[in-house]
Amino acid sequence: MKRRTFIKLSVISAAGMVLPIQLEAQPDDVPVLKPRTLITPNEEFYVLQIREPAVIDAANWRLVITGLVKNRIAPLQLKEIASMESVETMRTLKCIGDPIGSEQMGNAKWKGVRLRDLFQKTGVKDDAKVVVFRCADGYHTAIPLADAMHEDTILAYEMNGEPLPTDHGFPVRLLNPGHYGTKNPKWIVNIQLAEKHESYWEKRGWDPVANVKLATVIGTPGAEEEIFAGSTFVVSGAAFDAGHHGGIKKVEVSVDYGETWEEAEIWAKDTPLAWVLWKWKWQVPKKIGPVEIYARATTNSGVTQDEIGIKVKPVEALGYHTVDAKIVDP
Ligand SMILES: Nc1nc2c(c(=O)[nH]1)N[C@H]1C(S)=C(S)[C@@H](COP(=O)(O)O)O[C@H]1N2
Ligand SMILES: [Mo]
Repeated sequence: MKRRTFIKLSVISAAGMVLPIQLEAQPDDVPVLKPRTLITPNEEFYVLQIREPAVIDAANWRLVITGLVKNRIAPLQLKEIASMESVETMRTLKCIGDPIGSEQMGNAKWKGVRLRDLFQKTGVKDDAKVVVFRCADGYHTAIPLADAMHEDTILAYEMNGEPLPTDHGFPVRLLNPGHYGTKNPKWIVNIQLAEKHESYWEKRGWDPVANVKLATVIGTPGAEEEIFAGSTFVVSGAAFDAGHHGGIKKVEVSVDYGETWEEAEIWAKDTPLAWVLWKWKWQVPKKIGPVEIYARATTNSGVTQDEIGIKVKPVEALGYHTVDAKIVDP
């Protein structure tokens, strides 16, 4: 595959006619990166749920807080939540079903309120241990009370400067730092304080804790991609520790089955709650044949991914992501 793309543009001439023009948008030395932007546009953000998205009319929606609360409060309207003190934060979401891949991972800027500010209104009884979220599509999931009270746990109503799109949970969804998508419920209608709860995916055998594991994803090249012998090729991808290991310190790439490692450039990052994007310029050998590309991350706490995946408390790291590609004659 030749890494050169042409974009067809239309321009309106002075006479008002639409004239097609063809521009060479990306010469060979401009790499195609994947992911290509730190912030994933809303239209490109992965969408995942148990059934069709719930379509909610904000005027009729109310958020009810029930269970082991000290004071009952009236159901909350969206405008009341939006008038509370807000926070803006960048967060990467990743699906538990796609731990190494990047297809079900995206990063956005979100706006919302701290969940704990809602509990300030209701108070919490001593026997409450978990917070259960019930959603308009029938999904339900619980998180430990301590996580719910964390200052980074947000009830979000905006995504990249727009009201939360329907696909991503309008009017409100949870952003639960350090946890896979399963613990970031969308279309929330009820928040219940309880002693315990068995969530939708736990009933089906998935990890009830769902801490994100340290992972490095190779976006380019793709599987079985053909790379020209003797060319320069930019290997690129993302790495994410969800804050469990202090953030990503460096990413390295190997094209010799892990014998030697070359440090990649981290070209975009934010806090450890967002992915880092990396790239590495590879002087492709002249010799044609199959090639395996490995990528691994080292965290600020000193953990380096290995072939099998390291057991690190309280969460594990995943092993290297590897991609099989082919070096071919240009
Ligand atoms: N209400 C509801 N929330 C949900 C789900 C769901 O099925 N229903 N799926 C979860 C899963 S498994 C993931 S990975 C994320 C995906 O969020 P996104 O669609 O905004 O990317 O939503 C989570 N929240
Ligand atoms: Mo998921």
